[in-house]
Formats: sequence, C-alpha cells, structure tokens
Amino acid sequence: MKNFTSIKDVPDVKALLQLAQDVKKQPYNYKSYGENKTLGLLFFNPSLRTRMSTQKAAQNLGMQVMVMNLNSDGWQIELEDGTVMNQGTQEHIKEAAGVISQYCDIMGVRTFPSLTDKEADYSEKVLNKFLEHTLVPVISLESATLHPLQSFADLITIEEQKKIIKPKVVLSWAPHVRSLPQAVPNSFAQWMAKGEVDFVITNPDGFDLAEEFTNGTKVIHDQDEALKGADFVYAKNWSSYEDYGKIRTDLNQWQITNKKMALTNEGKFMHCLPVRRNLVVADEVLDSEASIVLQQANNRTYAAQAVLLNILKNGN
Ligand code: AN0
Ligand code: CP
Repeated sequence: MKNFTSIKDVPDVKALLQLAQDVKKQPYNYKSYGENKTLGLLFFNPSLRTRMSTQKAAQNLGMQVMVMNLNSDGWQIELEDGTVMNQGTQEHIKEAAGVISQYCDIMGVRTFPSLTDKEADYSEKVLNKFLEHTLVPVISLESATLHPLQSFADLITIEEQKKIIKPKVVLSWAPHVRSLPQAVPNSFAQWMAKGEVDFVITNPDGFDLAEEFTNGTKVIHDQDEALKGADFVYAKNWSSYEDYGKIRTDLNQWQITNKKMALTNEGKFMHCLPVRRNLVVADEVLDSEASIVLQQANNRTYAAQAVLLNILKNGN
C-alpha cells in the first residue's frame, strides 16, 4: 500500500483487518518499523480523535510525529496552477508539499469539503493536489468525500462486537443544525460493502448519498422499518448530496432514542464522534450499555497503526 485515501487503496481488506487485530493484542511489538521515521500530520480543520489516535499509533510504532494546523499556523496555500499570487495566498501547494516531503516519511492530511462547490468537493481537489505534489506516502485524515481511518476502525469494532456471523448494520441519518460532510457515511458504506454484514441505509427523502459510494445498498426512507432487528445502529448526520450542502432542521423524530433502539435486536449504538447530545442521540442511549462509541474511538489507534505499519513494511 503506497497511499491510504480510500478503501480502494487497500488490496486486501481482510489482511489489513487481521493486522489491526494483531497490533491491538501487542501494540508495542512493531517498534523497529518506525525507528528514525517521521510522520507529519496536517490539519486544515479541527480534530480530537484523528489527531490523537494517529499520533499514538505512530508513537506505538516508534515514529516521530510533527503536527501542523495549517489554517492557524501555516501560510495560506495556493492550489491553482499558473495563477498570479497577488491575492491572499502566500505559498503554492507545489512548494508546501515538496518541503513537507523533505521532513516526513509519511504524511497525513485532513481537508473538509466546502459543501457549496459539489464538483470541487467530489473531485477531491485539495487531497489530489497533495497526492500530486507530495513525494512520500499520503494518508487521509478525512477528506472532502471519505474518512477511511474512521470506517476501518468501525469495521474493527463491528468484528469485535458482533454476536452472529452476519449482523444487520443500519446507517441512520440523524438530525443536526449545521451543514456536515457526507464523508463519514460515504466511507462507512464503502467499508460495509467489504464486510460480512447485512447493510441498510436509512435517511429522509432528499438525503440519499452518492451512488458511487453506496453502490446499490438498500436505502429505506422509513427509519422505524429500517431499524427493525438491527444488531448495530450507526447514527450520523450529513447534509444533502442532491441539494448540495442543504440541511433540514424539522426532522427531530430521526433522533436515536431508547424507543428507536427498542426496535432493534438489542442493537449496539455507534457514532464516529464528536456528537451533539440530545440532538443526534438521546443521553439515555449514549449513556447506556448499548453505546460502543468509546470502543470505536479506541480502535482508531489500531486502524491507524495497521495502516502506518503496512506502509512502513512496504519499504518507505
Ligand atoms: C465532521 C463530519 O461530520 O465530517 C467530522 C466527523 C469525524 N463532524 C463535524 O464537523 C461535527
Ligand atoms: N471521528 C473523528 O474523526 O473525530 P475528530 O474529528 O475529532 O478527529
């Protein structure tokens, strides 16, 4: 594996899952792989879990880590080629990515979508510029359309927690007051398609995800119907893909409550976090035994560690 920006970069998902499970048992057994190697983490957007778990993963492998919050601490980056840089940007992506490549052996980048320019977002304009100009392997710390480290951790969590071979996993849209990316649900759909699960998506009319990621997954617009018999309920808000970036604030009945969870097969509650309590999910669910959000967050470390180890093993 050279880069890790989507499940499409993973030649063997089962093998990577096995590696993460092995790493979780003995996290410090692989220290020699990262010796004298440096990971650079670049953030254009806020982060708690991705930042700390990826840093921890690298440290478990014996790597050094450098973190930059580009918007607040770096120069404003120009992405367009051939432009006269007499406006707000101070440094071109060509130099920025080239320079970072001198200091780092692997680079991670987080870049959220605009949610106003669908074409730029869905062509992964910013991430692709980094891929074009970076001389070392690149891992996505969440891009405009995908969050593969999150989804990989989610797959690890489902594998650990499942009580039957092929559990029913329901991805449910949930209410929110801000326009949020489709990256987490897009990515989750891609990874679930590779897992041994019965996968269903439920969302209101007008919130269907892009077919390129859901790829024929059953979408049920009646949430109660979809939740019936679920072993896992994965809640997430996303803004509209069809009416790009638009939100609806009149759908509070989509909040995950105990009443909704009662429709499931003693289902487990999942969310990538951060989550707005009593908007997306009721306290009674998040504070109950059904919630496995901390187990998910814990597995972010082993997902990142398996990805970094795989890249390091390939000789970089
Ligand atoms: C982001 C999102 O929805 O993509 C990050 C989730 C990991 N969430 C928020 O902006 C609240
Ligand atoms: N789930 C997740 O990626 O969280 P952060 O935005 O805090 O990194």
